[in-house]
Amino acid sequence: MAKNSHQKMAKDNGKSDSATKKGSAQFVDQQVSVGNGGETHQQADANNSVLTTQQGTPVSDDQNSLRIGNRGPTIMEDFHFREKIFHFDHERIPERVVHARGYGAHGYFETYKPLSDITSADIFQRAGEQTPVFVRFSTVAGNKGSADLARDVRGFAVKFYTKQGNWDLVGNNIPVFFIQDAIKFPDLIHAAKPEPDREFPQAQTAHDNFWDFISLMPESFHMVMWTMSDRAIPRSFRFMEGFGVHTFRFVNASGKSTFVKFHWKPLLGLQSVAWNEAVKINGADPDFHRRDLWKAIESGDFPEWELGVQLIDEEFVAKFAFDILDATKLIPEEEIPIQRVGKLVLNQLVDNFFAETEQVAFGTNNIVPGIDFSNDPLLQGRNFSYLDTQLKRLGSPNFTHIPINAPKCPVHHFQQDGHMAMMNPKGPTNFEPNSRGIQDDPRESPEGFHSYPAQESGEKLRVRSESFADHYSQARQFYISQTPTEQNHIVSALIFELSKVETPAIRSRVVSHLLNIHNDLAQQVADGLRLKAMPAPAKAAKPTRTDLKASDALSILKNGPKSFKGRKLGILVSDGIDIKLFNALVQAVKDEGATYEVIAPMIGGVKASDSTWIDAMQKINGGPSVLYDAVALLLSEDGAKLLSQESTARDFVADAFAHCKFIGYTQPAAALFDKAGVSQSLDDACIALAKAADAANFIKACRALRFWERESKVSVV
Ligand code: HDE
Repeated sequence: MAKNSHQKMAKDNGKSDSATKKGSAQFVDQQVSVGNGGETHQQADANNSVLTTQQGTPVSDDQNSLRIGNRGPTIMEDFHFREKIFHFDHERIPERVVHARGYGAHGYFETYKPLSDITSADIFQRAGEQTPVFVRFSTVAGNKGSADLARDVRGFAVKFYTKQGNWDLVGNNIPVFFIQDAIKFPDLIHAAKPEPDREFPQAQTAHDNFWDFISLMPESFHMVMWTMSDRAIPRSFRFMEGFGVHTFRFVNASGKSTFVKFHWKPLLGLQSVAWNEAVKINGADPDFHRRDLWKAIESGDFPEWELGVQLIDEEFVAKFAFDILDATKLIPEEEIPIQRVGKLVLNQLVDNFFAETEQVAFGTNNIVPGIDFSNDPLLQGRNFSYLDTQLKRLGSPNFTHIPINAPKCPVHHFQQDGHMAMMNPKGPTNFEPNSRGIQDDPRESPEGFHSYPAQESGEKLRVRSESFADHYSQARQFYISQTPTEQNHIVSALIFELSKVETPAIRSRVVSHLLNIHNDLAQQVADGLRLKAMPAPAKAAKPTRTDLKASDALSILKNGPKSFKGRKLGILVSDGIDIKLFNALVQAVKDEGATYEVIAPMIGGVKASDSTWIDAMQKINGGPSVLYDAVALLLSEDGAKLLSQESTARDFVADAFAHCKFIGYTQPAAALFDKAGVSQSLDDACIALAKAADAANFIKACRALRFWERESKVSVV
């Protein structure tokens, strides 16, 4: 991205920041003794530009406000002070009402093959063409400063800067939504967000308001199954799928329409963490997901997703058991396979979080010729909301002038003025049609966007279509598509969340819906809550279909990547370890395309048996095992003894074991296993590292990512 001079200056100043701070302390002393001397650290040298006000006036002293005498009052004419504080006071803009916490990056989308037969969208016309994109991932419920590992849906919003305008695919990491009609969105979000009197709980759905609302909205239960699954606690943005959710239209050059659903498939595969782990990650590193994305891109390990489309013809629409306009339903990949039509690569960090990630304004209404809306009532409502919200957040109808929101194709129109207008028309005409024949005046073009001329008729009604009435069949299909491990996680999540609900009637009402989904699920949750009596099943608008086949594509574990690529090994080390083994392990990690962090008793590192220094990246209490996908305990006898006295080291091992991680270890680590209470339970995923050659085998084993077979022994989810 081109940097403007303002950004450049901010960066340069950042570089000299620490030097400036040191200087300030000296300056105070000098002030006392000499009464002057600001120049000592403030003067610009050849490497710094001169500090100025916003108006460009050079500043001579940025340490002291203007006052009368040494100890007198500050005076109003201090324009520099007033401008600085004025700007600071107005630094914040309203955070997003939902999806406030997010993280973004730039990249490109590469088209695999022309799709001209189904869409005239310019972005899909030429194989190999790259289109710039900006992507923002987010959680939904938490405030801007909330922790990354909340149990929540993740936003997956992509802005494609196409040659025919910006196309925003504002999706989630879950393919269905809680509600069917946009008019219920404020209620859903109010129920999920903190209670209005106390402003808690923050960034979680484990509370009465959320479950009260949900238990009164049967249509939400399909999505609830997803949010109670491990999909809602992804290992990182890099390991999650994305979905456009709604059915859209592709329209080709002859005006033929094909319904389409969009999917993003991560090339590193899907991965989630365990709930107990998520809770601990939030304490250990609340920025876990944003740090992960930043580090991956910074190190050149660019995350990639393929764009998949499900093309839906009229014949399918007629025979499908559900309505394709109902956003609480998905189309199983087994019924309409996904065609992969391009690749998204995130390869560039932002220069400035606020300018790009915070100010980016997505909208489902940002659409381009060749793509169109369906009548999904949720999508129709969104088309109003996203434009509307930008005025509140960015404060001006000119938010498209901000570089992150500006199209990268030519823009010509007669819209003008307003706050902060940056692109103002030249010349005397600002209307259309006009006959003055001024050359640059824009005109309509037959190539422009045409809405698909769908036939619409009917009475004006406030209704919900009968074809939206089946609320449980796909919830059941999702549940039966999971492996037993994943089903257990759903059961545990429901028990956890409902155990935080203080009103017994709400707990019971939720179980009454679960009975319509799956008996075993309902029974296990009821047992886990210790319900005194099983409620009657909730009254269902339509009976649950039991003939829908399991869809393997809905499971994370059935689609495992079987690779440790992009994952991170935590290597706990002590003095006196075998350097050859350490080096072999590091090499094996690199060969796999993974990363590692060395964790040591002290940040200065450790001395290997041959006196080589191994630098640490984390002190033991700052690098708990929840931050890693697998761990290796490279310990000497003395080191293991020392560490077994440390509670953080014991937790390191106990948690890695409880979270079903692969653990490589040198023999002396037995002392730590003992203290962690797991020495009697070591299993096939605890792998001895006796010699350098064992390192590669250990990393190979880590490709399974987790040893879920252990879970029945540790029972922590
Ligand atoms: Fe959003 N949603 N949403 N949403 N949504 C917003 O727009 C809204 C829905 C999604 O990274 C807001 O700029 C309504 C579904 C993402 O900046 C707001 C309805 C899906 C993001 C809004 C929905 C989403 C938002 C808040 C019900 C998945 C973050 C700030 C009809 C397909 C985009 C903003 C970013 C953000 C409204 C439902 C995804 C208020 C009314 C379904 C990823 O306009």
